[in-house]
Amino acid sequence: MEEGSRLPWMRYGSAVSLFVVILALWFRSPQDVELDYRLDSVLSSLLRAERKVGMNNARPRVAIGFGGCADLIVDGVSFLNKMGILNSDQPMHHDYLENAEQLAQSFAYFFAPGAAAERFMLNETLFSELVECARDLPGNRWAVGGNAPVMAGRMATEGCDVLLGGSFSTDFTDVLSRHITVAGKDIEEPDIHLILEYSSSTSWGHYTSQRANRYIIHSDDHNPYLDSLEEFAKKLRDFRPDLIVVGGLQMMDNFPFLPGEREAVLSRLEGLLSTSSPQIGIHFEMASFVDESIVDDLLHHVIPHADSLGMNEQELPNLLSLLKGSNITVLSDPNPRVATVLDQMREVYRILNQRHKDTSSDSNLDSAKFKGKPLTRLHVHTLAFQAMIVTHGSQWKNTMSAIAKASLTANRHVCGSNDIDLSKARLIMDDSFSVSHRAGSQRIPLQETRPVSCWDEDDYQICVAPVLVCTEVYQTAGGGDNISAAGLVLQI
Ligand SMILES: *[C@@H]1O[C@H](CO)[C@@H](O)[C@H](O)[C@H]1NC(C)=O
Ligand SMILES: *[C@@H]1O[C@H](CO)[C@@H](O)[C@H](O)[C@H]1NC(C)=O
Ligand SMILES: CC(=O)N[C@H]1CO[C@H](CO)[C@@H](O)[C@@H]1O
Repeated sequence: MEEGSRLPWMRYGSAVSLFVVILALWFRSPQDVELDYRLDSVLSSLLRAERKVGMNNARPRVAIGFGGCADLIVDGVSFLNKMGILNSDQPMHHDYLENAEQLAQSFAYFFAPGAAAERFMLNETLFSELVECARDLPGNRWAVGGNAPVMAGRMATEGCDVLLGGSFSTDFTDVLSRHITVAGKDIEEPDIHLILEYSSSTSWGHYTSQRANRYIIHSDDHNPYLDSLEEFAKKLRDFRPDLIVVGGLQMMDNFPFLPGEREAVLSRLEGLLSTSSPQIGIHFEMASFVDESIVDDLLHHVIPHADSLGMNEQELPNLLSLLKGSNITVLSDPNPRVATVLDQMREVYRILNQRHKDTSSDSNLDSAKFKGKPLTRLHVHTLAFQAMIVTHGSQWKNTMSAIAKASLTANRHVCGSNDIDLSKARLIMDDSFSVSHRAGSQRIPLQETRPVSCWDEDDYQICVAPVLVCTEVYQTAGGGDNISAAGLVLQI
């Protein structure tokens, strides 16, 4: 708000708040005061950046696939205790879960560092037992879940008209925003995902979590087949989207498909993406993948058609190591430095665009299906900050406002409130950051009054924004989807 437009009563209000502030200062140490001032200044500057642009389109039209589920959210440790699942002395990574012991080992593996994870439960008997137990656990909550519905919900809230590809039950469809049109089959029972949430410094046996996060267990029947794909494709033409968003493909990870089934599904998806008009942006939201063969399929069938990618600090190093021909990285630093993330982003950007150039110049491949598009936008969300690469002259607008919005959404989502309460927020990004680990790289100070830093390199712009990290966690699951969707909305 401009100074000049303040209403008279606000001056009176300011005088009162000044008095309150002075009173508060009386009781507080100088360090606290300094810190409060910084947080307050970062918040008002982010809000200003967020408001700077309205949406360019009256109501942007976004088509989002695929799938969805009912999330059953519980306190992870209370849940495991109630199930009688004891903390394991052997934290161990499993690609999928078959019994309670593997669940204990796998949970232990991710819980201590506080890293996000989701795993397929092959044992249906055990999965039903887990769901029954979670249903009866005091304090549990149900929510609309899955990448696609969460992103759809956020975009509808932000003023978009959405076509959502997924097969849902009627109860599920009833709770969706009226700005969301569903394309898919009607099903009786939605897939259920069990979300085991935990806060920072929670104990489970002799483990203590380093940061808040969640461990997700799923055992879907519908989602892995992308069974809404056909309906979605049919409605897509008339819907005339400005943007297509693809997410939820991790439900295929480690799912017991019959031979050839998965490739067939992904090929159909590729057909849809490659035949959409080149002017329509395509965003792909990564997720937690552990099966190398599916990531390999994604690298061939999906990622080459995306103009934009979104992912978190675990998914970035994983994608990069696969692009470089190495193994999956199951667990990475949950609190990486800015320089580390930016270096990984530059490399992903460079490798994917090099691949695109190589295939485009290959005269043996002349159909659009195999050529794909260059990558022009890469958004990485971490606990401490947001980072984005956007190609100069590409279709993506308002990067600075978009990243400010993404950053604010991180706090809003995790704290579960649209109004940001600074008593529940903390800056954990350093006072300054290096733009790269390369020797002689520039350091950028974090300026409270201009917290979003943007600069140019090669053929792109990089922007970094600090997150006001929420310290009283309401929910971490779905955070990445809310954040990614919020960032995209201002860029269409
Ligand atoms: C599946 O879970 C049930 C119930 O916990 C258990 O009795 C059974 O041994 C598990 N099956 C396998 C193959 O581990
Ligand atoms: C990749 O995984 C395989 C099989 O687990 C292992 O033998 C190999 O040493 C790993 N390679 C790297 C580069 O870590
Ligand atoms: C805090 C917040 O905005 N979280 C939202 C994330 O998206 C889901 C689905 O739209 C909403 O229900 C949450 O409220």
